[in-house]
Amino acid sequence: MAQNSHQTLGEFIIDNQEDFIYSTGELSRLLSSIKLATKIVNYKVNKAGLVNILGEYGNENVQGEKQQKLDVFANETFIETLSQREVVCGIASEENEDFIEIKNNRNLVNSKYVVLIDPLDGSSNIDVNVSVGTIFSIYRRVSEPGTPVTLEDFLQPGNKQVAAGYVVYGTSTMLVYTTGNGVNGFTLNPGIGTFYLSHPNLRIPEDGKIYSVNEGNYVKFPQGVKNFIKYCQADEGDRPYTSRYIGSLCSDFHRNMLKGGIYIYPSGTNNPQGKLRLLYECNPMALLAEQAGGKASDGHQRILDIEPTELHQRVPFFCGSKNLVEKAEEFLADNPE
Ligand code: P6P
Repeated sequence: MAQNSHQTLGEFIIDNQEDFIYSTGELSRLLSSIKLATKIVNYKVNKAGLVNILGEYGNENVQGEKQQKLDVFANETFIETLSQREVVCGIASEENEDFIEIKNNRNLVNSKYVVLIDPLDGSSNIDVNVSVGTIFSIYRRVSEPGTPVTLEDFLQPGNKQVAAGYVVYGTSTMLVYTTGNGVNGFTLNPGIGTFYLSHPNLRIPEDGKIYSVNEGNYVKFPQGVKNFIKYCQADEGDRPYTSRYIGSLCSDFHRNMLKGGIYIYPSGTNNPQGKLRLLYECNPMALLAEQAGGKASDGHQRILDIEPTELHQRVPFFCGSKNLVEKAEEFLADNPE
């Protein structure tokens, strides 16, 4: 298919995912709707300080977290744009307790894909002008076309994802995603509203010298995690490592993807299963990590092999450079809880 005259290389690559196994162009249309929503949210994020969109929306989401206005806007924007392309039959969002069924314009639930999304991750950073992100995960439905979408369509292990990605609304806005053949990063040119392929074939260095964890929870961590953190801090060999923690998974993950490092959100007495949600935070990031040569586990087992049981279930999360994740797993194995 020839590149349209108005398309940039980045647009052309996104819109023509030749590497997708059974793409009939529907996945390309789905990714295109994510691009559109990203541009709209990006505009609002960059204006957050200027218009009355800061502050709390006054409601709480299913996580019991106070919804920021931008959370609500981002959630509505992604749901609206995903619903319009007639390629998605269901959406599950961090911001909604239940999944949403999407009918096409003939009032049928015929579309092939379901999407799980954290529309605005790290939203507590909005009012302090720290970068936030979007995380998405895409599956083929397992229920029959034309029948109602079911919870089973969403409770699939991460190894069944057909695509996954994140957006960082940072110093520049980047869309990073995989369709199962490596990871590509696209940078938005806000002047003309197109994405350019700025980071082709991203790879996570096998080793890294950055660890990202909220050390304020140190006393609550399992002993193996405490021992790993002390290992990172020891004045031996190529250590101490650098501690970097932004409080926004997309930003911490993105930096570690580019420079090498490990992101950890472990279990702790205040969070028995950790804080991050398996389906729309850990699974998409785990697929990206593995596609880029990294690793992602709950400290013991591969994230992508976990069989989900609940839409908003949480798991401990260790993700990034392969050798750092494996070192953390060694410390956990030496100190079973
Ligand atoms: P804490 C944001 O709410 C988030 O889900 C991730 O983006 C971030 O890494 C983490 O939680 C921050 O959590 O408990 O360290 O503030």
